[in-house]
Amino acid sequence: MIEKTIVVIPTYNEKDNIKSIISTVLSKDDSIDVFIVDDNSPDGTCNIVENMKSSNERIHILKREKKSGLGPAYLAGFEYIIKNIDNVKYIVEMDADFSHDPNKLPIFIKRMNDENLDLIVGSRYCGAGISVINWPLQRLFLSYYANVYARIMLSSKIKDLTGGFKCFRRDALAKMNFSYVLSKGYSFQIEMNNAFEKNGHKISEESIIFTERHCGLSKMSGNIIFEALFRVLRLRFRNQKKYFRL
Ligand SMILES: Nc1nc2c(ncn2[C@@H]2O[C@H](COP(=O)(O)OP(=O)(O)OP(=O)(O)O)[C@@H](O)[C@H]2O)c(=O)[nH]1
Ligand SMILES: [Mg+2]
Repeated sequence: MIEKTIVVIPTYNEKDNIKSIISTVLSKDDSIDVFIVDDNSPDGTCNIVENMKSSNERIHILKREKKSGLGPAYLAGFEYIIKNIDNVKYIVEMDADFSHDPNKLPIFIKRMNDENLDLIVGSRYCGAGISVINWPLQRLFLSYYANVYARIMLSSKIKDLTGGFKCFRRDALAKMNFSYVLSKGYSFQIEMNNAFEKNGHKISEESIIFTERHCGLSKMSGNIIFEALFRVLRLRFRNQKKYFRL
C-alpha cells in the first residue's frame, strides 16, 4: 500500500475557492488526500466539501462548531488524522485560497523522502529576493519585519517563520503534546517551527512564491498581529522540551 500525504486545509468562508483547490491538490499525486477543517463557515463551504466527499474517498472533513482560529483548527485536524487514518507518512499545511502553489506538493514530498526531513517550511524569504505577489507594501513590511523580530527573539535559523505552507513527517508530529501549544492565529506557525527547531528535528526551507488571494475575504486582524508580537516574547521563555514526549 502506498504511504499517504494528507494535505490539511483549514477553511472559513471559502466557498469560492474550495472546489477548485480540492480538485487541484488531488490531481498532483495519487498518494495525496485532502483533509478540510471547517469552522462552521456560514457561506456553506462545508456542504460543497460534503458533496465532493460523497464520491471520493480521498476527501475528508472535520466540522467544528465555531470559528476559533487557525492554530486550534490545525491541531484538531492533526489529532484526528494521527488517531484515525492509517498509512500516513506526511501531513501538509496549506491555505484554501491558492496563495500556496499546489505544484510544490510533489517537490515537498520528494525532498522529505530524499533528505529524510521532519519538516519542510515553504519560505517566501529564502530565495534570491522576496517572493510575494500582490501584497500591499505595508503588509509585506509587516510580514518581513515580523519575521526578523521573531527570528532574533527566538534565535531561529528559519527565514520564514510565519508562513503557512509546510510539510511535517507524521511520526514527528505524533510525538507532540498538542495541549502545550498556545497560539490561536498566525503565531501558531512560529510556535510550531520553534518547537521543532529547539527539539532538534531535521528542518529545511523550500523557496515558494506566495500569491495574494483572488477570491473570498481576508481574515487578517489586529488581534492576530498583536497575538504574534506578544506570543513570541512568551515563547522565548517557555520550556521547549515540553512540546514533545520523549
Ligand atoms: N477553520 C478555520 N480556518 C481558518 C480560520 N482563519 C483562517 N482560516 C483559513 O486559513 C487559511 C489562511 O487564512 P487567510 O485568511 O487566507 O489568511 P492570509 O492568507 O494570511 O490572509 P488573506 O489571504 O489576506 O486572507 C484560509 O484557508 C482560511 O480559510 C479559522 O478561524 N478557522
Ligand atoms: Mg490567504
